[in-house]
Amino acid sequence: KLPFEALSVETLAARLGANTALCSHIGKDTPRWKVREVGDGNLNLVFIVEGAQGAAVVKQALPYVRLVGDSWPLPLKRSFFEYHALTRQQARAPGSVPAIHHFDEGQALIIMEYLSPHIILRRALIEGRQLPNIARDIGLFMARTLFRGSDLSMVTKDRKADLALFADNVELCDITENLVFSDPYFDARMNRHTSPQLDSIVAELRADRDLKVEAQRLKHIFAANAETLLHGDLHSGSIMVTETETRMIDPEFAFYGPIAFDVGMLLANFWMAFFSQRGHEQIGKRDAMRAYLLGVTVETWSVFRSEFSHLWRTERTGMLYQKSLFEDQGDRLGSEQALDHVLHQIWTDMLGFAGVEVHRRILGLAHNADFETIADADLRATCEAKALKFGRHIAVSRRQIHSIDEVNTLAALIERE
Ligand code: SR1
Ligand code: MG
Repeated sequence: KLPFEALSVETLAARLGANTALCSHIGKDTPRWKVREVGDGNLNLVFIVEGAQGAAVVKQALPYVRLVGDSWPLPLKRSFFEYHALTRQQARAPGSVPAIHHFDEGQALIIMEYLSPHIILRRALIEGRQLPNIARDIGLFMARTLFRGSDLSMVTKDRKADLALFADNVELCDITENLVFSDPYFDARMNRHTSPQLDSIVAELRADRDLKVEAQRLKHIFAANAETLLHGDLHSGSIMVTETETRMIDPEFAFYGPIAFDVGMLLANFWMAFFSQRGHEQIGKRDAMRAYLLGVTVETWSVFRSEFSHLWRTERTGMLYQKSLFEDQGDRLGSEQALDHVLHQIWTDMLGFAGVEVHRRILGLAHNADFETIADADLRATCEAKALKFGRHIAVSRRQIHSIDEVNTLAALIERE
């Protein structure tokens, strides 16, 4: 077994030229391979390799956080979790993730399908593109993976084994636990808000006891509720799209956590896209885009809810809320009552997770391009301030908010202020 070595554009063909999986997809003629490094995420190397017969993606973990450098070591085993999460997502929501061609644990690399002409969803939204299928595709993906990875569906023994497998993804959970739930709310070393115009709002949020208590309650839910196998980092930078296709990528943060986490993180990214639109008006008027984005949140939640309910009624084979206690006794209403409870809990926690996700993307270490690409600093700060206010409201008042229309009415009000 060779020791780990990071690939480079120069070494990739020599290192992987004999890899049969790669050669069978792109061809063996290594001198003709064209290699580009395209990774723009915070953690890994991503290469596109084109050969005479096709192209593939080679993704390799580095032993440190790419965004920060080798002062922040990070285990290579995250590619093991990514690989295993992708295989489970493919089984539970077929066609929703890239096909895997090969996994090399020692070199922490995954060779997978090159998605083309897909682009990152976040980029498409910044460009003002209204994609007709994302809400449906992502809503279905979340419902299917989150339901089918839980005790509502799985054989208990299998789920417990899987729980143990993913329990070792400690360092990536630790990133989320700190970066999402704690750092934004105190003067943490790695925080960086890029708009000094926000200083007074930041001070206000850090002095906001209700918000800090809520963030810690959410952290508690995140850490202590091993409900299902999460994607773990489901934001608009983890989704690739064309006009008609949607694929989820990058599940290296996968672990067993609360169903509401993926849903909340995802919707937060649509709401951030909404609040950032004013900053992208030079590319075109954004009223229609704002309406589109709020529509996407409504549809995503509605598709998630109805598919989750459908699976509840048709695939509830796990040890939770067993059919033998309800339907088999002729008690259909009992089963529906339990479903309402479960969905209500997901709804309430989803809003909380969405609120803290908005905060951490503006105040913490890892920002997002929706705001960062707004060149005018005052305009950027205006957009960010509105998003922060929105995030605070949905996190703290989550138990008093009863519908997605209510949330979107609030978002529209804050946006117009
Ligand atoms: C140090 S990693 C920062 C962020 O990048 C990833 O995409 C996750 O969102 C993580 O929180
Ligand atoms: Mg990622």
